[in-house]
Amino acid sequence: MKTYSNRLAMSMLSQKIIVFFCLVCLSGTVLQAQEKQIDSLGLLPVYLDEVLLIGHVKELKYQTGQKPLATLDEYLEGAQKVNMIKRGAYAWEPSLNNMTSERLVVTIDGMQIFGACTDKMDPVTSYVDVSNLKEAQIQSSQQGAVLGNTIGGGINLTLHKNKFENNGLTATVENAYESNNNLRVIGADVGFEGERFYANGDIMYRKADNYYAGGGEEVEFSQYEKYNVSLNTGYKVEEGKRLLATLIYDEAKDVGYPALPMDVSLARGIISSISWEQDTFLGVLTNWETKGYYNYIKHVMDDTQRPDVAIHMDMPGWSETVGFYSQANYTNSNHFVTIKADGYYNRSYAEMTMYPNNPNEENMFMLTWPDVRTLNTGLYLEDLISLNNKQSLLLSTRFGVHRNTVADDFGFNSLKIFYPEIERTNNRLLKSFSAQYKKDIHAFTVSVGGGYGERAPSVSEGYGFYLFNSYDGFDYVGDPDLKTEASVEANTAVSFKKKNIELKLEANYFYLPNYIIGVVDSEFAPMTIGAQGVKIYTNLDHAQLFNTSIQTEWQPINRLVVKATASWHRGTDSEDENLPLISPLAYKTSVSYSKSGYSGTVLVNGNAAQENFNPTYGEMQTDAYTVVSATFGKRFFVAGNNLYAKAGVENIFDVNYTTFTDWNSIPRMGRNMFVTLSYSIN
Ligand SMILES: [Cu+2]
Repeated sequence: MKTYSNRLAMSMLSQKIIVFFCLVCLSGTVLQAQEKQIDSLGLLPVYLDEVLLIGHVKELKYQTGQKPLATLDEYLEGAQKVNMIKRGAYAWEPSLNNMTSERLVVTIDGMQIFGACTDKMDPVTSYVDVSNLKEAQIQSSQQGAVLGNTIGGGINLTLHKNKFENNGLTATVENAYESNNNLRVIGADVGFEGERFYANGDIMYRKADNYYAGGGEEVEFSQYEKYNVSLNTGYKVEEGKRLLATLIYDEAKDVGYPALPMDVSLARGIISSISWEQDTFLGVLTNWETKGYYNYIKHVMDDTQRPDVAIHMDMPGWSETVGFYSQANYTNSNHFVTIKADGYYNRSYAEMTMYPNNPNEENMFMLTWPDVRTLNTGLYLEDLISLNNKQSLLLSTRFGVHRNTVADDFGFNSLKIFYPEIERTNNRLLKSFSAQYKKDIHAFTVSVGGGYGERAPSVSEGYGFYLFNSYDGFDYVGDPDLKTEASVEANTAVSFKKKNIELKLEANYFYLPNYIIGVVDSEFAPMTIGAQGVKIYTNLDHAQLFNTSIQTEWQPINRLVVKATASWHRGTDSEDENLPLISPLAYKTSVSYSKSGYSGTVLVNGNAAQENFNPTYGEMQTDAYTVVSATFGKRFFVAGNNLYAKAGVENIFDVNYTTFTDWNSIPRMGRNMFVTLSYSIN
């Protein structure tokens, strides 16, 4: 009761502050720094790639609509082709071209890394923080094959590293507060740059309480706490030769997942790498980079905070990956060739122990991931051919060998119940090809392309053992003999650019033979109490996906930028039934203005009602919604250093809404005010 009245008082106060904000925003005296950046249109990518700038670009962060100390998830959500699937306030799962984890390749600075949760509570993106990162490179469909085998595309999170510039010591302190969930963020980084040596270290800490949906309803079990520490060093051995090393330690504790029946008591990631870079190699190659890496993930689920647990369970999981890649470029008059060899070895192990309430009953133990070892090696080749100064062709191919082995005897024997003929080891050859043609015709640029790609089933799809999915209420069992899923894809884009206006139309279509999804098998009974049955991962004959979007940028007057995007998507299986988690019509617009150190942005985004959903996969229809947010930033000079301040209000009208990406339709955050301060010493 007390909390509720506090909330009420808070919300009245917040309304006053919001009115103030709106007045400031509307008064027109507001907004934006660094006119240079925002003035130059041309942010829309040439090929189908998109680059999101994330950390360490303070000017940019404080002059766009971005919340500077937003989580990586919030940054990614701002990308044109990316949606984030939410099971709570933490560790959202990226979806690219309406495809998620197993159909994407997500790497950190080119390193393969895999979550340790059988229930997708820890996407790869949850083991870094914005303080570690420079940018997110988003590569649609087979353009992502440079990172690994993929269907939907790739996301590479590049790490922020210092340079060999004689800048000496630098330091930044940043902090932020958000009103809705009492989020506190503290971050600091210290760097040293010399001619031969650099080092930088950073730390970031976040702690949030439960959040409140629009209208003031508390979303229980949505709290989290996370800290992240990283260290980067570089040593210039001689001109054109460098040795670099990276270490990241990331730990989240007490993470609530309101959409799931369990929370997480610990999610720990250790990410390390050493790389060697050479400007030239063997006389003809350039930009030679070789990296060796190792990462370790531990994930522990926890049901002890939940009321009414039918049967207490312990569910820890581990994922360990060691890998390498080596790549270089070859250039002649009109070819720019990239050659890359890569490989990784992953170990995925997860277990479940059930403790019956009756002490006379024995505990039940299962291996939900039976110590699956994955060895993947690949060779990637890309040639960017400049046909003339108006036309270019991009060709690429990847060949990979993928081997899965079940190392644990107990787990192997459990799977034998389902598959008496199962073999320990399964080999696959994975192929990818793509071609992309682009031509400039006056103010227009036209591109057309196509590709073919293949992927192996994920550990869960191949070997998962009674993985409960709270979305559709089924226990899932993998199938080691699944066929390799494939993708045939075609895409086209037309963009138009004139002095102060830019427009881009895009579409892509995927035909996915042997599409893998869970299908009910009534022969088997579920293990989880309350589960509706068992689904076995199965190859459908095919599925189809279609995505289309329009993006515009317009600068009606100096320093004022208007952006608008809209997209439409459709996904069906071989019986013409809807695929789950496909976006309805979505739109986003923003207006930004900047002048003499001030900046301001008003953002409006929303979805139409979800017409094409599928209850078989646990989906409920989501309604249309519109959400309005505003941010306001200012750069100050204090003692000769930069102080950036930024504040804003998200979901200004406190709309209560849920979207197609919200697991089990948990409502999104209501009105939220944030303030961020960043002080840099150079
Ligand atoms: Cu989990």
